[in-house]
Amino acid sequence: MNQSADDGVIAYIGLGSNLADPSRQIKSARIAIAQLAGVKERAFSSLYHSPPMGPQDQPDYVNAVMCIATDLPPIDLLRCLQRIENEQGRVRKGERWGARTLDLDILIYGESIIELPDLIVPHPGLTERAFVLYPLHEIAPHLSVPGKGDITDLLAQCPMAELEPMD
Ligand code: ROI
Repeated sequence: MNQSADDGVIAYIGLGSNLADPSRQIKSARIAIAQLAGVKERAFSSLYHSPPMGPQDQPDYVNAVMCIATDLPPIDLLRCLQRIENEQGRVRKGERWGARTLDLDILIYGESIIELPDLIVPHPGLTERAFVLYPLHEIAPHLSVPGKGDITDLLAQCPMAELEPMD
């Protein structure tokens, strides 16, 4: 069974941007996600400034994590998030791990382990990415990540490095 709340399943979404005023992109995306039918915002982390993981010839990122309660099935939630990415001007170029105006990832969806061609949950990069783990821990310090373990143990294995909370 998924971890349930009155309003559905508790899910965590990772937000990232490094183009076109990244803080504004993240704040707009937060509003757009909270306004989706079948979604309620439960928590939102601080914004974090982080150097790019992957190719270094791109601007630094702003990252955050949002907790929602949702009755959308995971694939429907994914399609809604992709629509918001597109509405905020995301252009998918060929380059893997290139700069982006907005990236929205389903990190966790209740207790589900999902392995579909378009959607792997928990997000496979979650355990290595300080810019995901630290904001996630900020809003869910007692979380157990399905199939991966307690957030505090994952955090202990992942240096904060140059990740910085923004005011
Ligand atoms: N690096 C950082 N710091 N933050 C991101 O959100 C991010 N997203 C990505 C890649 C290109 C892997 N690097 C990132 O998709």
